[in-house]
Amino acid sequence: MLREKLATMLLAASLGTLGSVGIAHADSTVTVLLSDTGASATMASGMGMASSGAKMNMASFSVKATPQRIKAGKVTFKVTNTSKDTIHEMILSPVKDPKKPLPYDTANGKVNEDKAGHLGEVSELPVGKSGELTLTLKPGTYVLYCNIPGHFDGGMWTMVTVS
Ligand SMILES: [Cu+2]
Repeated sequence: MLREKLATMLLAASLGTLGSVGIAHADSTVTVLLSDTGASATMASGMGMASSGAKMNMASFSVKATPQRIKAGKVTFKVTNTSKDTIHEMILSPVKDPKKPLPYDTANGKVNEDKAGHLGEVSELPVGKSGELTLTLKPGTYVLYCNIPGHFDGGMWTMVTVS
């Protein structure tokens, strides 16, 4: 009798585990690291999205997202500024055509967030700080970028795919 009870308890425990794994799959977490080559390095340019011939390994700034493919639904972006000397941020915009540049305001060195479509952001993170953004995303392509002047054009963007 005791053994039967134990078996029931074990079954309940394993079902409980399966249940929580199911929930974890429904919501996605994306780790986002904001980095740069240092304030003393020369700032690269012409590295914006869909810039032809850009050698992205020469970029001054980067956004790294892990994973880059996520399931539609609730997504939490956990964003950390790993820079030693520069404020960064993360903005999320939808991408209609990955081969086309985002609307850009050359005079201010920034993406035109109104025209690009602004879905959410973790704004202006100080050095070493982290922030979170949770959104419900539909299938499609999205770009994560930093819109501190010059940073997007210096390579500070990456794309994620939601399916
Ligand atoms: Cu930046």
